[in-house]
Amino acid sequence: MNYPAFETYLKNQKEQARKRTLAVIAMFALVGIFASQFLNIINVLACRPVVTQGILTVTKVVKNDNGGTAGVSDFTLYVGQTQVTSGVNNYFDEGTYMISESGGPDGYHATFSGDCCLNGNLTIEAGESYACTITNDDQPGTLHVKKIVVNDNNGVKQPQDFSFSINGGDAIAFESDGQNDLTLDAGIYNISETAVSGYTSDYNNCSNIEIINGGEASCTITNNDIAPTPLPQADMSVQKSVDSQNPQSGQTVSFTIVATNLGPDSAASIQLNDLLPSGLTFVSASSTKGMYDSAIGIWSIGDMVKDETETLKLESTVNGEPGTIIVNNAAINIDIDSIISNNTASTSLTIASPPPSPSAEPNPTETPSPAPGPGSSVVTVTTGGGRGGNGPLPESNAYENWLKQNQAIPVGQVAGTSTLPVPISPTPVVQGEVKGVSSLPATGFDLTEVIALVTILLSISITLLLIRQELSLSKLTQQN
Ligand SMILES: [Ca+2]
Ligand SMILES: [Ca+2]
Ligand SMILES: [Ca+2]
Ligand SMILES: [Ca+2]
Repeated sequence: MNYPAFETYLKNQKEQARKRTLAVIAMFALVGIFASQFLNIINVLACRPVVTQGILTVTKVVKNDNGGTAGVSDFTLYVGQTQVTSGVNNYFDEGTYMISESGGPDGYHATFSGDCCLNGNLTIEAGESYACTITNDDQPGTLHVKKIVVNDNNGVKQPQDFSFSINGGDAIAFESDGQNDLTLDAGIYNISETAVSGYTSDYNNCSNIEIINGGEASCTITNNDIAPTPLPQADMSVQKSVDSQNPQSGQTVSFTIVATNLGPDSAASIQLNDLLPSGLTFVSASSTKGMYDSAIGIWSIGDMVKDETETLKLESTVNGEPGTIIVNNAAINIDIDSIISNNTASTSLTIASPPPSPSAEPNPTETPSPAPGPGSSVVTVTTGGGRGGNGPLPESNAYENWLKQNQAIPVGQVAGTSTLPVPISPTPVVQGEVKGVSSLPATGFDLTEVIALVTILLSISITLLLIRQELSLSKLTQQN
């Protein structure tokens, strides 16, 4: 055998043996590792306890978007009969449980979500974890705003004609059925109504109304039509007169206007129209109440109570041709008067002809002596007729009127000389002379006159006879 070949052969055999040895070692190492791990697994499995429970976490959520104020701590959570804390893991045996809560304010609606059913039921299996959430949502409240309309005084308004506001907000019209049902957050509310003319408003439980979550309240507003105000029962009347119904042109006349409230009620803001017509020129006005405006002819009296009487005097000058008739009217200006027929009054006057010019017959016989004037204290007046020297006092003479007023010599009576006192002030003004009788009887005899005439004739005859005797005696003396 070739030796080198043999050596090569041995070398290969050794190399193969070493490889087989390494392979065996590796194989045993792997087996050992596997066995070790296997034993470890066996050992772990053998030491693990038996799992019979699951894990449950219950969470509470409170939603306050309708005025609610509750918190998580206000609610108590249960799993079955076991109280649990929100958000904390709890172990429960396998089985079915009812998750529930208690406490918390009213007005919250609870819903279940997560692993539990909608009714809160949950079945737990061993080794499993569960999460269940209870959400409490605050509920809004309801406010009923009711409307009652009373139309017992001819009112015609209906509920929809009224409106209200909540806490001063925008106006909300009432519904035709007379009730508005409002969904509101929990809180305090005040209801007010827009006033409607002709109706009263009565509120019942409409202020500081407390609405709680899920609760309700009612506010009622009653409107009653207002009875019309009774009309005043005042009866104004006016009367009018004038001091001269036959004045001459240029003469001043005085109208008297009397306004009276005959009641039974007072009358307000009374005015009286009395504008002077053509032919009368305003001079002056005086009244017991109020003011007279001559430009517009209105006497503003004001308020007048029952039985009150007020008077206006109007002085005016008459202007016009003789025979002219001037009508002057007065009218009460009032809105409501129970009797209107007595609200106007009228008076008329006719302009008189001027007095006739003084004639030659009868002649004035006497004038006052001394003439009245300042400082005079006694006036001696002799009146006389046109033929007899004495006669009835005529009527149309201003000075004689003064005499008449002083009862010196009665008008229409025969008077002789009369001495009468004259007031120092005011001193009478003589506007004419004392005139005799304007007319004496045209026929027949006045016995007084006859006696006086016979007396005068006898006196003259006796005088002439005495003169004649005197002359005769004187002639005889001269002859002797
Ligand atoms: Ca809510
Ligand atoms: Ca309604
Ligand atoms: Ca009424
Ligand atoms: Ca009247």
